[in-house]
Amino acid sequence: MIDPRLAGYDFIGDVHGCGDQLVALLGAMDYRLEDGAYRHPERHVVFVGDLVDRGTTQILALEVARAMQEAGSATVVMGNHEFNALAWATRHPDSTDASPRYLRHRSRQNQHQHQAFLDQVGDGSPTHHAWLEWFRTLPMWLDLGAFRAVHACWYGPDLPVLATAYRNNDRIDDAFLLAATTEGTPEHTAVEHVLKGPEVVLPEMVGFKDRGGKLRHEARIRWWMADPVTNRDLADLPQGTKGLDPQETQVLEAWLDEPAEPEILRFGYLDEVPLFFGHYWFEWGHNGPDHLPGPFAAGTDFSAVRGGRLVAYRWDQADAGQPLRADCLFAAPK
Ligand SMILES: [Mn+2]
Repeated sequence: MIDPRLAGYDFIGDVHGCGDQLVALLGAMDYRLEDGAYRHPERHVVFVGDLVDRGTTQILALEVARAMQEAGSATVVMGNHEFNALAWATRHPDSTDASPRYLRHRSRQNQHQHQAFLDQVGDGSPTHHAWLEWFRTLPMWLDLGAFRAVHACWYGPDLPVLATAYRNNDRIDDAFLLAATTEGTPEHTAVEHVLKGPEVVLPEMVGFKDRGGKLRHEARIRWWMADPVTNRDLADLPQGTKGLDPQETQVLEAWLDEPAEPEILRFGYLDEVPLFFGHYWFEWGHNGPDHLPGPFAAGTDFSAVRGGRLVAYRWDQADAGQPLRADCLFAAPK
């Protein structure tokens, strides 16, 4: 339950190793460093996950968040990057010394995504292991009644599956990690949805190039849309996305105009309970966004690590039960 003595909660989006920006944001929100942790007399921080990877001050980001958690001034929710860090470092049961195998495939792309963290923490060092132990204790969702927080997508039927992760001393054990990294299991499906976000496969395997130039056959789902009707409303494709040839583009366009199937619509967030999430990049204009993704859903990731802003949604208890407002999003001045 929420703490009735607090004036409010500040939901901080994906930090991605920008510890210096985190310190600036906390300062701008009047959190003060006291006895080794940032604190505010009447507010509490909720991190929506993805503290690590990409940025240049990752250990600072982790230390700030953990000190706040231990001081009782923050709650930290797990992101897909913390989950991946665990899977990266955990040996598969079929692994042998001659041919080591890990729960997360050590492909060039996966390594590229994680290398900055490994460099900064010292790959395999005691510090590395200590942070992994801490990651195992992070909740994959937070439901305090008056609000909810999750890294990528709130999908109710998955939550009981995720709860089994913590059966062993409230920490995610290797058995869950193995199940969650094995395709076709309920654990894998639940982690994919909740930490990475549900996706829809495009018709007839139409392919398109994403911003990074990678060929994709799936689109992320904009599960926060208030009244989605067509696939166009729900498929999170960059404006003007084309197939690989004119015929594919025609198939894609026809599909986008079709009514969305229940398979996709089931992810829609219809509850009138404020939900704060990260993972999906939103764009910060001069004064922030002029509207939120949904009346009770606020995305807090504004690409701090890619030249955007580190942002918090500042939620007040006085606004409990009310729809969320874009003007509650706050970025530290640059
Ligand atoms: Mn993420």
